[in-house]
Amino acid sequence: MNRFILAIGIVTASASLSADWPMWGGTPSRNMVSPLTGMPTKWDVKTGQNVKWVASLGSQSYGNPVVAGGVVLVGTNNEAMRDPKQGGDRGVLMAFRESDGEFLWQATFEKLASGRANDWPYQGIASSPLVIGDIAYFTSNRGQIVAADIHGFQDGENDGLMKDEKLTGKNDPDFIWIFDMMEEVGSFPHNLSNCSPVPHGELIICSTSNGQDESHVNIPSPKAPAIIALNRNTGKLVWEDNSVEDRILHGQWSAPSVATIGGVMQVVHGQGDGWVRGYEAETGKKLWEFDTNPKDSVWPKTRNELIATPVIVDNVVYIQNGQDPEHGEGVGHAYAIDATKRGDITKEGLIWHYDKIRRSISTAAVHEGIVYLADFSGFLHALDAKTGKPFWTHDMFAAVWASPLIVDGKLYLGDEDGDIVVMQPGREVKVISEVNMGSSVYATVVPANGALFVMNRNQLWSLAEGATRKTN
Ligand SMILES: [Ca+2]
Ligand SMILES: [Ca+2]
Repeated sequence: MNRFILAIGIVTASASLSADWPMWGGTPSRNMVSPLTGMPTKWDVKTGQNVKWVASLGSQSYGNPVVAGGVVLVGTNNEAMRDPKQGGDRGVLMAFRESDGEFLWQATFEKLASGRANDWPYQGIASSPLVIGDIAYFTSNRGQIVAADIHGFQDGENDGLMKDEKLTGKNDPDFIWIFDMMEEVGSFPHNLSNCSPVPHGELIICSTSNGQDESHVNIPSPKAPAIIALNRNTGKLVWEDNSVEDRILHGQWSAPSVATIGGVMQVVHGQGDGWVRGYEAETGKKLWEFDTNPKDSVWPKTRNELIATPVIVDNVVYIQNGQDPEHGEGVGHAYAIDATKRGDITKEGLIWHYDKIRRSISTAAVHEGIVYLADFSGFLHALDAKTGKPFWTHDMFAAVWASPLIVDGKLYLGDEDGDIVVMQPGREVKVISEVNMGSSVYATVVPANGALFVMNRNQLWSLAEGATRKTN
């Protein structure tokens, strides 16, 4: 009997572990596909049908939800002002209880004195945290990589290397360590630091967001790295790379990915000169680089930067380029890259190039031999993963910032009009349902433990089949 219970316990523990969504993309390879089942395909935010709970956020929310250890973390701004003593415009990381949406704690960060060049007003925290065990790693609007206890001070303990927090109330953040990229590696983030960290062993790896100043001509810190690796226990710098140097087109807002490619654990990162680069994850040794822009393209009309996250599936890197949403629509390019090659692999590593996509800031979902890519002009493209040949496109009729997410055999994608479309993945277009969320859905829908987590500009929902909570 005891052995039976123990066995059930182990199964439950491992199942619940894998059912979390502890980082951007769910796993280090960042493929927006989840094996979970039992997700709702329709819900109603007015009647509360299939709505488990809803929580209020600031007025703009770009830090995509992650779910781990019973806690949901999101990045937003301070317009919800949960603590009047921490007033004004700030970046805010909020933590909610996964089961009922109760607000647990928040970390707020004042805006940088240098202003919009480095820290754009009201953009909040735009990093999707990485959770390992009880610790969340994220990037603040002040250009810091922050490690914080997901239980804050509610566990009655001040954890980590940092013990001198001034605010230690039950809704305050318990920091483990803070690494200031502007001080430590001299980065000059353009408009906002936003990196969503990726793990490898004891390392966490992040973009620095180093970029131009407000003139859009000068690069104040051409010697600062584009990518860094920190020891996650100590917060100390382990390796860095600056292959971009002074060729940054604008900013650097693409998050790195990690996977084994050709037998080598690699970090893959889209950088500010429009090149994707692969590194040995352990050492930061550069292995390959690939230019995502045609050689005759010209910034900003036809040459693009990289905001999408590279997705790694079966030794292949899928990436598309684009520009800051403020730059509007334009031509884009999507690629499948053979990342087992070395050196400048722009020619040798090219598996396919798809030039019918528009500028994109979305990350791919690769599922059963089909790559799903969304672009900023509002088209969802379904391509053959092997050849890049399109099966179909679907017009969302609104700009798309989010990434398609495939879970439970369905594809979910939100748009600027606030619609989330639910589709049947496959070789033919099939829309199952469409639900409006009341304001723009810039975030990617994420699944965890039997629920979907959806964010519009100022609210976070947990959606589950059969839930009937009324919304307020
Ligand atoms: Ca604690
Ligand atoms: Ca602490």
